[in-house]
Amino acid sequence: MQAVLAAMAAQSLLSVSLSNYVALPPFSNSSSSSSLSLTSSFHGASLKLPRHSLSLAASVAPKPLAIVAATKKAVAVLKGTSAVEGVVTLTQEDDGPTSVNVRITGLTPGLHGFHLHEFGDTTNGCISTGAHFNPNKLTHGAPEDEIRHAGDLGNITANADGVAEAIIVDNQIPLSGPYSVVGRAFVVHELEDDLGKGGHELSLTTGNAGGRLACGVVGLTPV
Ligand SMILES: [Cu+2]
Ligand SMILES: [Zn+2]
Repeated sequence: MQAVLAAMAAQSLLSVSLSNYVALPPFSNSSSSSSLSLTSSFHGASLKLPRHSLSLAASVAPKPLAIVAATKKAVAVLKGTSAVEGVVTLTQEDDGPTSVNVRITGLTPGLHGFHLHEFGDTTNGCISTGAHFNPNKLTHGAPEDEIRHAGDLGNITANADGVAEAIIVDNQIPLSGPYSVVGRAFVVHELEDDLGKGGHELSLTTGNAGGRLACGVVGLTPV
């Protein structure tokens, strides 16, 4: 208890003295000499006591309110220079996986690479969306691989009418937080994504999925 009181006393002494120092003009011509004088005055005590008083302050400080929306929803409208177009809807409950509901028309029948690219920028068409969203700096892979880009969602398959419908559930494309994909873009490709296993020089970066047929920026939408 005495140590705590001493710490608090030292802290108030320190803060009073600090404000005095800050108010004093003599060192204002050089910020480095000013800060030197601040620390050197309290050298012995300030190394340990402020740390103690800091943890005291942290334990009594009110915790920030955690406001968590139960459901988040987003949508991307995909367009390009051809007849390919579509709508992709994303929903996420709390911090759970994101469900991606895909419907794209105008495709050639078969497999088409489908990714989340880094940027929500279409100023120069789908090229401006950049590379696959890859916050962990890994190589290209399949959605089920441990080594993959976060944006690697594999392939979607168009039927004989050129319509691809899919529901993709993925853990690496959340709608909030540091890895949020809101503001990034979906891209559907001309060719099949080889999922990093094709042996082509582009396999480990793009899956050699060819041109970008259509793209759309992910934006929030009402739940
Ligand atoms: Cu892509
Ligand atoms: Zn990739």
